[in-house]
Amino acid sequence: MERSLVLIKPDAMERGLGGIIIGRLQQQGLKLLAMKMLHMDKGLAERHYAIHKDKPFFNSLVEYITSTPIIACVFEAEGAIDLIRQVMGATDPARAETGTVRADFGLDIQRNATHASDSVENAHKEIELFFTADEIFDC
Ligand code: 3AN
Repeated sequence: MERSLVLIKPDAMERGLGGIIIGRLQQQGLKLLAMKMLHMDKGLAERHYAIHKDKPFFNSLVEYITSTPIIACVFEAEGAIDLIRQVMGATDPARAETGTVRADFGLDIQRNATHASDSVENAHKEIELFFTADEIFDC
């Protein structure tokens, strides 16, 4: 079974879209194992986006993700990483396939509604940043 970290980003939080996005994932058969609302601080944001630290948009990304509270979730399914990325659509909402979360709700490449882990290895690291083992309900 694969697990993935999903974040409902500030633009989606501000528009009250957390429930509908989490619902879409559950409707695809993904099992919700953990969920919390939190306001990421700069340190957590920099750790979460560490792979992008040399990108020109890094500071803007950290400022954006720390701008409002967000929802962090852990989902599980066979092939969860790919399945969730299919439900979310391409990073840039302008390129996201019809019917995907980012096509329906994303505003631009930064304000693209959600984050989802892009590999099993990164999912493992990201989940550990946001959740302790006893906050994950494997039932
Ligand atoms: P994904 O979140 O789909 O895995 P990545 O890993 O390529 O996408 O990018 C991480 C995050 O960085 C994206 N979610 C997006 O919000 C932001 N991002 C990517 N490219 C840009 C860009 N050119 N300008 C601003 N933000 C960007």
